[in-house]
Amino acid sequence: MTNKYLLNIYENVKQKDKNEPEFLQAVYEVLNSIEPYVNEHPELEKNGIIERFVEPERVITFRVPWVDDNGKVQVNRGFRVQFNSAIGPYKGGIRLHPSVNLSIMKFLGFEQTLKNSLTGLPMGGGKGGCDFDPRGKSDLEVMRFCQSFMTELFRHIGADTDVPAGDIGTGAREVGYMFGQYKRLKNEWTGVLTGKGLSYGGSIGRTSATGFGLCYFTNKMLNIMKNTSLEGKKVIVSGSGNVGIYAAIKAKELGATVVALSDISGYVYKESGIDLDLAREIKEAKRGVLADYASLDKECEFNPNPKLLWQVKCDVALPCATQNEIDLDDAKALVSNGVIAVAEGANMPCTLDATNYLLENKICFAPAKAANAGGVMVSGFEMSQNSMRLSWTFEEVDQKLKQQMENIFMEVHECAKHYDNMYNTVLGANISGFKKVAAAMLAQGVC
Ligand code: NDP
Ligand code: 2IT
Repeated sequence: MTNKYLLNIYENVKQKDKNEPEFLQAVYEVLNSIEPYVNEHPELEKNGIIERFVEPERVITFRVPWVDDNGKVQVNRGFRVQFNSAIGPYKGGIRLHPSVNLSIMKFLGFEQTLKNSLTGLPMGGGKGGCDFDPRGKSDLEVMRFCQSFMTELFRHIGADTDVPAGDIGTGAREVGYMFGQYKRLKNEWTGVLTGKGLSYGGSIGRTSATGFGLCYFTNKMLNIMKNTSLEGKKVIVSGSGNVGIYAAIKAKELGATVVALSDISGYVYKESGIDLDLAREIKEAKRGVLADYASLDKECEFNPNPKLLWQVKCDVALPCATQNEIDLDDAKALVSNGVIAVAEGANMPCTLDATNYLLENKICFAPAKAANAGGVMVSGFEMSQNSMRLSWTFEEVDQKLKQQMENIFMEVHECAKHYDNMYNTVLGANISGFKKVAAAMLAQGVC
């Protein structure tokens, strides 16, 4: 990065937000890659667009008290970062995980702004969460927590203001409890959350959307950049939650063999392909761990260190667990084992070093904000269906998802080629997402 305007902004963010490493990482990556676009557009500096773009419009933090099954009062810290509303109401998930802090919330909200722009739908960027760990809690504890969380959050959100959804630790159960509490407090039924159950306004196809969309994007990328597809490829997937499980299922449907899958307990490896029905049953229905899978599938190998997944030889790697799960050494191991594509299902799963190494080695790289946009895209469809009081069929949703994921790939690809080279999809995604947000901000004046 040599542009003085961008360098000054980055230095300023570094000073102000020095205790927010994930946020700084995301900001650096974006500012660095939008440089050629900023060089061409002096009006961005004149109008202070980037200064505003890196500053969330609003950050809310709040106390979340709840009572556990032993009658003891517990207190967690809740967040909602309303990052940017230039192109639509704030939109983004709620993460429930002990690691949640302001830095993680801000990086996710910042990335979400660009991702939502890439979907082509009118949604701004936001993210929320809490340092609450749903794992090991009873259903009643999760319900009491969700009700308390929503008792504060409800005053800040709304179908035309801010529409939360799922993320790590927040699935259909949590969305249901939060929706019930919102409805009770506001005395109104609106599509204020997405990822709802099908019996109360959810969109069919939302649960599988992020993972399926990731594979549609990856298939198109392999097709255009390498004249091949997922068919016959060996795939490894990290994380076997909402994104990972459905990415694995779609990869298999498209002809790949998913040879390894991880969760926090370790990873399972099976040359002939993981039994995904069994893995899904254990992870989704029973809320179990992959160590349980290993005890039921005698043909698989189990390694209790999930990080060693990246040493497994594969053609395509789909990191779908969490941020910074692939570091430089992992990227080197993937490349030396002959990987041809890395597609990010999780948000920012590759460190900056790892990303740069993959790009330098001309690996087909699908950056998160483009490749995992399918989830929020179908959330956008859910908002439309709720407003119209209609519900579409799975075929309609899936067809729109596939088409639009392929469109996003083409937009990113053309932009990468225009400003640099076709492998620089990071630049392609960042500039494509940014220019729409910047245009809307310019049009709306200083706000
Ligand atoms: P889930 O909570 O459903 O699943 C997360 C999975 O990752 C779990 O299987 C968890 O293991 C595993 N995991 C967590 N940390 C590690 C680790 N260090 N090594 C290996 N596995 C790990 O979350 P989601 O699937 O919803 O989210 C995953 C990622 O995708 C996040 O980055 C999220 O922001 C992103 N994302 C999610 C979208 C969505 O629609 N849900 C949309 C776009 C992006 P265990 O099961 O043992 O806890
Ligand atoms: O990171 C993400 O895009 C999500 N967690 C989904 C957000 C949404 O609003 O569906």
